[in-house]
Amino acid sequence: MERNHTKNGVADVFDGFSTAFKSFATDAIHVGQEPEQWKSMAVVPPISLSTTFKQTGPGQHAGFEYSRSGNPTRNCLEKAVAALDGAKYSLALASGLAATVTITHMLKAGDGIVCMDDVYGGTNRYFQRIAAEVGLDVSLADCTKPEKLKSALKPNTKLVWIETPTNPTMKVVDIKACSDICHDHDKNIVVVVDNTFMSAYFQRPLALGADVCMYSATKYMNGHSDVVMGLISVNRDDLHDRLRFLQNALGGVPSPFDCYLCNRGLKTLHLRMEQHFKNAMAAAKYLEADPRVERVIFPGLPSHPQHELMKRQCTGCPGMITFYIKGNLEHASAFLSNLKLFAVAESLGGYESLAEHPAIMTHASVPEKERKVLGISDTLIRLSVGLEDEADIIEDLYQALNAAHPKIK
Ligand code: P1T
Repeated sequence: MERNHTKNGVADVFDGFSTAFKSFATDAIHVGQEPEQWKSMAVVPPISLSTTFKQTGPGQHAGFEYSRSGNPTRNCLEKAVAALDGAKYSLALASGLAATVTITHMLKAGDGIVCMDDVYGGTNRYFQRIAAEVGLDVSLADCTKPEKLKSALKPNTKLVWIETPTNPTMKVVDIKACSDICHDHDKNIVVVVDNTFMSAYFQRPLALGADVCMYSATKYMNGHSDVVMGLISVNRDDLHDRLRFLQNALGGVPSPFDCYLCNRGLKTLHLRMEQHFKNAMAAAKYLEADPRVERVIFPGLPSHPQHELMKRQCTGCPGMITFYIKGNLEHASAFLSNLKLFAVAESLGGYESLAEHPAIMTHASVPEKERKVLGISDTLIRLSVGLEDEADIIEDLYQALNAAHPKIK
């Protein structure tokens, strides 16, 4: 299906990318939201705050017993997310990290995890400082080179964790190639893709061979920077059964109110992502031409080393840009301190533009030696380009670069 914004053959940012997923917007708006499921016929799912549900006799209930094990508002959200991921099942957790912990609890001491070397700092910290401490065998591999992943797989490997594009250096991993390598090695290896940066609108890991798709829904999926949440989607019945058990048994569930908000956020996901891409493309092109900028990393630009893979694997690019400013930490700090429209803050994927310094902020928990190898240096800046007017976004970047580098024009 053609995107309706591709008008009269005029080149746009989506040219060359995979075709948008069929009926995505319709599913986002309708799946799991059927008014017929409520006696009131409410068109918008009610926020079901009750922690417990009346049983007509012991063990005789209408599908809900206790709100940790199942909640009507959470159900609506989980059904919608499953549809958007092209999945059979989806589960909502209290945060992205709660989703990561829940998935990892499928393993037992002695099992091996191979994790992409560049991932969100909190994921790195959890694997290396908590999972490894309780007896999981954690190793890191640069999965952008599938042969490196292949040689990292061991007889005890049970889980492979991929993030693409990676946070913060925007490396792109070939999900299909990596999933095939893992499953050829051992068909039971669970390949997880952290799809946070892409959202369900731009990438479907399960269709590319991954076993689990997870999100920090705190980012694009909710999209309004007012909910902390995680999501997990799967097709396999055995994985779903285990994860559903763990969701209840570990207990890291989100509140019904947060489920309501995230479910509402999904209704505009397609519109938001398209505009994020357009604004980010304009900002990335501007930065690439600015003499105060050393290098821009944006997978939507032909200068990105994996631009072709990105176009093949995804239906668009999110609003995430990283760039190296010329100079040193002082210049990076001056740039960030002088931004007016962008807020200097952790997180990403909301309607508002954010900027941050990964080495000091989101990735401070990554050991310094690893940061150096990955290129998370003092001059690396990460932008989450929001939905403001394009000209205002560019003007803000321009004036902050001027302030950081008054001598270079
Ligand atoms: O913050 P939480 O909802 O628990 O999600 C953790 C997480 C997982 N995966 C990715 C790719 C992430 O980016 C995050 C959280 N990231 C930030 C807070 C950040 O600013 O990068």
